[in-house]
Amino acid sequence: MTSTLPPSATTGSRRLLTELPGPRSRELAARKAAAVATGVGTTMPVYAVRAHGGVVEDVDGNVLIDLGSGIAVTTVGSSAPRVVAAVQEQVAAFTHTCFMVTPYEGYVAVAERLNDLTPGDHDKRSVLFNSGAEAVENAVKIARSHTGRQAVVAFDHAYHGRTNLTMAMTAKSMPYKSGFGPFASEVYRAPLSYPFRDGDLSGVEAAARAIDLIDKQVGAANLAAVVIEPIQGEGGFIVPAPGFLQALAQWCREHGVVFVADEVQTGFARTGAMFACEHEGVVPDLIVTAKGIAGGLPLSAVTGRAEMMDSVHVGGLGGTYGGNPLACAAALAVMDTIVEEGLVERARQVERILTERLGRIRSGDPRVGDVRGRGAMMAVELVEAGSTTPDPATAKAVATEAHRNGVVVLTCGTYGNVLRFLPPLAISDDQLHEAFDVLDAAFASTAPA
Ligand code: PLZ
Repeated sequence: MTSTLPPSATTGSRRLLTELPGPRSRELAARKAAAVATGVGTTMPVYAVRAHGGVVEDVDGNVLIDLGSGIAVTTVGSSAPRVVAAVQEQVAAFTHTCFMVTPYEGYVAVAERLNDLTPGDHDKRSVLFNSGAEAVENAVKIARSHTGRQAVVAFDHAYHGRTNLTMAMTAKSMPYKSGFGPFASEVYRAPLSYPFRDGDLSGVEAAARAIDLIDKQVGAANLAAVVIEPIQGEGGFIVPAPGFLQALAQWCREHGVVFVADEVQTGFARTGAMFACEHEGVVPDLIVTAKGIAGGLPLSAVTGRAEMMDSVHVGGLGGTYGGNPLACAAALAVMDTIVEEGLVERARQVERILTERLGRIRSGDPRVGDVRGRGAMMAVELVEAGSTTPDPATAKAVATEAHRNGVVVLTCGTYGNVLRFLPPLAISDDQLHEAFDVLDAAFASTAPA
């Protein structure tokens, strides 16, 4: 296939040579339908051949502006130069020995960097896995081992993965859970702080509401862990009201419950801080990371208090591929890139541009009920004008229009009515503005007459 690649784009902006999807993408979509299980969905059936900076190039020679980062993964950019160099060097040296058989420095170095970069200056340990879901599962294993308790609390609208335990922790039935039960036991759900839908409830009041339910329906004495996304991802980019996370973490501390931050989507500069917990001054006991950690190579981690992490017996944590050397080389290059290129600050600049552009859309369009998020993790929640009734049809229509015009955007939310924006931090201001010009037009063309 490499011999028939279209020429690489020379400029950074969109280039539409065919309709989207183009003829070669349509051919591949037909092959996918015949070869790939139907259960794997596709947001935008445009087949990629290259991605770099803020763009994705397709098999038909089209260049799309990327506001998705492969679901918040390529935060440093796809094929970021340091990552490419580090992985090339590692792949030629060795691809795998298994850290549990003959270990290697890359894994240890990633653990050291994670212990250093994550919130809190207490003594920490880390353990590496492959996917976000796998790391969440292991955080629960560690919390159970440390506390000798079984129950786990997750929240309304939560997303933690597709494995059996993480399906139980994930809130939304369709498409993640429907038909796949029975689910893991001892998982309980508490109400979140959702400012757009909570009326005047403050963060502290929302925490009291959640704690009351946890206390009465689970009981602290049975509770191993509270697991929460500091800003919810798939559930709708919900930023809890100030004080909510603090109050929950405080209650956990008082009752010996392990407070676990799932920063799979929010971690590594995405929200304008290295980790989203920092915005609220919260120090989690365990922090789960993945996605942005390794620029697209599969890697995830649990990092946390040494006494909790080390409560597990030798051999109790692991996996054949966890902390694969290529992924570790990539992760070290990602962390260098974030620091050396000032990407935390870049995420804040992206937030300013997105806030301004989304604010403009909101002021002219009553379907935009809420603009929210932090850094390069922003969203709009679409509603029926003048209400809070979810409007998934508009989210879908705007996304489809953007896709047709060469901008990769994703939807999310329990009600499917949230358009989310997750550009790689390697995107240029011009590319962002061009993408939002397309979105302006998409909102205008889908507005009711
Ligand atoms: N925790 C907070 O966002 C993954 C899922 C896409 P994995 N989110 C994207 C899909 O439809 O499968 C995610 C997340 C949070 C955990 C996960 C799970 O991470 O690497 O997909 O297992």
